[in-house]
Amino acid sequence: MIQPITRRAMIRGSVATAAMFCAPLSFTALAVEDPASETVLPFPEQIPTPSRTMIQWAGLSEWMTPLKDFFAVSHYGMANVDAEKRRLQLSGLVHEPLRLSLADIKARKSVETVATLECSGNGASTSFMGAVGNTRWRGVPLRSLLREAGIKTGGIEVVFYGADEKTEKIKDHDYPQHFARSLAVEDAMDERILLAYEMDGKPLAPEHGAPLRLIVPGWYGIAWVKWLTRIEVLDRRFMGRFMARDYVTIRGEDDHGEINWRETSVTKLNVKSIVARVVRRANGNLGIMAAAWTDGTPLKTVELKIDGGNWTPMALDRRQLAKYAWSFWNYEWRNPPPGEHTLVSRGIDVHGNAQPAFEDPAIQLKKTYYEANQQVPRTIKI
Ligand SMILES: Nc1nc2c(c(=O)[nH]1)N[C@H]1C(S)=C(S)[C@@H](COP(=O)(O)O)O[C@H]1N2
Ligand SMILES: [Mo]
Repeated sequence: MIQPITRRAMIRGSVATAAMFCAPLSFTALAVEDPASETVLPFPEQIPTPSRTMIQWAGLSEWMTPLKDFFAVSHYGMANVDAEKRRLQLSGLVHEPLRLSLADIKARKSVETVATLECSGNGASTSFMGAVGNTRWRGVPLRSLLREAGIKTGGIEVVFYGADEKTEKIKDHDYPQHFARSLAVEDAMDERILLAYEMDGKPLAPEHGAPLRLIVPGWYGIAWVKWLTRIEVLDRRFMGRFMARDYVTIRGEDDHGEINWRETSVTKLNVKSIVARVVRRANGNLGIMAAAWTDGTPLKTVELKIDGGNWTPMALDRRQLAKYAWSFWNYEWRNPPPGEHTLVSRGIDVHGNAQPAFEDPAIQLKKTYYEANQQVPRTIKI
């Protein structure tokens, strides 16, 4: 069972939690600061978006993102799904097509998992920097339903359709479309994928896909189809807008001076970190906190660079509690000199994937908008 973790609970310490893939862990918070004696420094690089709900990094303190700070993205507007009448269809290349009410789904064995949801556009502009959040999701493993239906020989792709629809222009003609994304059968059979009906212990809110949405831990938000109404197994690749025309990445690879271009669909999360909350303590020290996340590959380290100095490892806060959840890292800068300083962090996973700098080829040769996982330098003034 997973309990909600509030900052207060963390300071009290010893909150036990467990996620699908983690043995139960208990932890005690690090230093217990008197919040009154510390000042939070502003984050001028993040343009505030009062009209849009998002994480404001300067104030980040909750490992579990409160719903009121959780971003929402919808391309075709909000769908209005009647949870009483609507049935989830599982059809296509299956032996036993399924037609399930929400009650049927809720009657099945559910699991709860903590996972970080990030929009792949997050970080692509200064006004879209907080489109990420971490919370717990409850639902039924997709795999159990796919097994129940039984995928027929030749089925290679599982398509997930939302109730939201619009017309899409293709070569000057308009065509009706539902929002849809797909997963290869092999990916879809991963036990971590859920058909979720609860977020943070409450029924899914309409803007987050009520009554049912897909949870694909370790993948960008575009794969987490909301207002899910239909699942279809195909014998061919699905090529809808959000799979093949939009939410694509064009990246060049330098082969001895010759650039090879590659266009791929946005899929798994890239290693990312950001210096979030920075506080000046009563004793003059700076408490620097960074958040970091990956596609589920464990982080080897998160490093901090101050004013162009050396990369220095930060300390893992014990809030690293679940494989697909973000983790918080700390660094105590003792006696920082007055003036302006630059702080930048980078995450490195155990496979050696390092978060690139803005100037690195990984970012400079990425010609499209999504997957902007470059390091985020942050200026502070003391
Ligand atoms: N049906 C449907 N599902 C969708 C979308 C959408 O427009 N329609 N947007 C996707 C995108 S781009 C993201 S980032 C996530 C955002 O999930 P949230 O709104 O719960 O934060 O939902 C995904 N699922
Ligand atoms: Mo997104």
